[in-house]
Amino acid sequence: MPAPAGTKRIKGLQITRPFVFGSIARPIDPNKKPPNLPAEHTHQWTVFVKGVDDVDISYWLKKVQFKLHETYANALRTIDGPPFEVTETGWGEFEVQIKLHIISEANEKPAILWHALKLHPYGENAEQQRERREPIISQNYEEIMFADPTEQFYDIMTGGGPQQQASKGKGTGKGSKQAAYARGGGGGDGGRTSEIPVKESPGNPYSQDTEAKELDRLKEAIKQVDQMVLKERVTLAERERVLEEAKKVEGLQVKKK
Ligand code: SLL
Repeated sequence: MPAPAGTKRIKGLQITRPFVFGSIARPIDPNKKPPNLPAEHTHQWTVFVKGVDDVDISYWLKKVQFKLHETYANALRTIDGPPFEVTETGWGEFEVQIKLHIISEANEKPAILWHALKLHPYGENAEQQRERREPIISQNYEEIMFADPTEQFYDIMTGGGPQQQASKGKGTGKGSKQAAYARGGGGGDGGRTSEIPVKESPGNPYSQDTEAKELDRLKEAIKQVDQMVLKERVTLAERERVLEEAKKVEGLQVKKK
């Protein structure tokens, strides 16, 4: 029996797409607090899901549901299109459940993520951040993976855009799809690529540049550890030598007795 339209899958293929999710919170200046805000609300925050470098991801992400803490009215917030975000004010930190609904062509179940909303500075420069009332950003880079995608979804992911659509028909066979994917299918179509950007930019610390810097840092750290090991070896050899000397002296003394 043939598979129903739109559900035929390309076995063995995996498509991944990067995205970023997290929150940004700002302390509310008590002197500028809007009068309608509840007295106990200390922060304004936004929880979001977006593309790396704000690239559009709505070609695969249809809808996002943010489940807030039960102290919020209508805790389940459904966002039907970009920007996929919820802005609120409040007083406390909590875990936000984030449900990603993929476009129907994918025939996939929603993916669930959790994000710990951060209102208070943390980490190395927490004190400084607090004093300067800087925004508190907590975000994660993530990659979603679609295994055995449906043919329809594959087409959308790898260039269902207007230009590509026009050239379609020339190689819609399974083999050519896999070949296209192996070439990095989907590149050159705005956001339809899984490459991370070359340079970082304000609000997006994830780039090939930061990755290279991190690798440099790791190499430097390995060098330092190697040096420490070497130093320890020299110290150990020196101690062993001293011990041998001491034994010799002791031997002499024993003989003398
Ligand atoms: C805590 N476990 O106690 C957490 C719960 C809930 C935060 C934090 C509600 C705002 C409102 C709000 O800020 N809830 O009144 O609508 O820290």
